[in-house]
Amino acid sequence: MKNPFKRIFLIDAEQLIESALADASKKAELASVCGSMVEKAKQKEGIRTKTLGSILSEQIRKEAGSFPDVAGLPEIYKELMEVYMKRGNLEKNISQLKWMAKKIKQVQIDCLRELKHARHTQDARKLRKEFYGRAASFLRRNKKIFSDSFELRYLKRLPDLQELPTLVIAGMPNAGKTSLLFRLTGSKPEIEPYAFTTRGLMAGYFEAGFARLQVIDTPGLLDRPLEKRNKIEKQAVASMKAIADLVVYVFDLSEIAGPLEKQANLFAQIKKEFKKPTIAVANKTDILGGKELGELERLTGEKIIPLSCETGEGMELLKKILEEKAKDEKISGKYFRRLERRDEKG
Ligand SMILES: Nc1nc2c(ncn2[C@@H]2O[C@H](COP(=O)(O)OP(=O)(O)O)[C@@H](O)[C@H]2O)c(=O)[nH]1
Ligand SMILES: [Mg+2]
Repeated sequence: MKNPFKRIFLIDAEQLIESALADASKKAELASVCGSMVEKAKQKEGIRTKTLGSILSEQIRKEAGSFPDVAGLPEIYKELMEVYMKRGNLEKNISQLKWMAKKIKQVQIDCLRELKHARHTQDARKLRKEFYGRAASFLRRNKKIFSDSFELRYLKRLPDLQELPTLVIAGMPNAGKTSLLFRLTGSKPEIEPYAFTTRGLMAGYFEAGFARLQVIDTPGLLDRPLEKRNKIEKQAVASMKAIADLVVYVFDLSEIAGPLEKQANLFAQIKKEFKKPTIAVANKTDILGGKELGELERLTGEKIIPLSCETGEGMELLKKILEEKAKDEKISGKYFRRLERRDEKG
């Protein structure tokens, strides 16, 4: 399913004003005008006014029309959107944008009418300048309308997701998250790197018995303590939380990824933050084994599945567990409900 936010068009008010002003001047310069000095000035100022007004209102209308219809949005994208903006707020924002476009057009029409009656070159200039000033200050006064929808910019970079029960992989860097995604989703997974945060997001698919699981690897996101994060990263974490039905946390027994205690701390944090069914696996059993596993189970108080993404040891057991989980109403039930909800709407 294509990301419905991929093509949203977002405006930065200052940039829009600047580029529209430049375009309007250029267009007037290139235009050939005729008649008396006053006539020429009126034509030039008219072109500048018309061009500025049209660019501003068209661009704003373009933004308003670029958002997907919220009511028809797949549930999974609706959940992701709500991390950044409430549904009702987007609808309000769209109508505010349309209102702005209309308002600018009105002011432009008024100015053009007055321009017709101008008797001196200076009057024409003054009227056009007034229009520039009014249009720019109107946009600046209402810049919150633009900055509100600008919050949705991260959604542009989401991958194409399916409405499937979704498993999110967490664990410290080099624990083996990406290796696990490859192992689970097969040799030819439908994987594409996505620029989500700084290092992208990967999605693959795994047949878990009757259910198909969407498996997501989140490089650079769920691999370090949550508290030191900026707002954007916090939102990215929240968006993963919104779509995760199940979490697999990858421990690295070899401690290349970090000391066991540190790994256990992150595990506890992720569990607390996500509040989703979580499966803990201890990767790299081909390097180290029993003693470290025991230590991890003591630190976390959990049963941990030994695993090697290198040799495949433990993979069958993990797949069995995932198949069992996929039968769980709490996990794939959400998926079935999503489909029902869509069916109801026809
Ligand atoms: N020996 C061994 N190496 C592994 C295993 N799983 C992953 N690796 C290696 O560990 C490194 C980091 O793995 P990667 O999947 O990229 O970790 P990520 O950063 O969590 O995505 C890579 O060089 C892998 O080849 C394993 O089970 N055994
Ligand atoms: Mg990785």
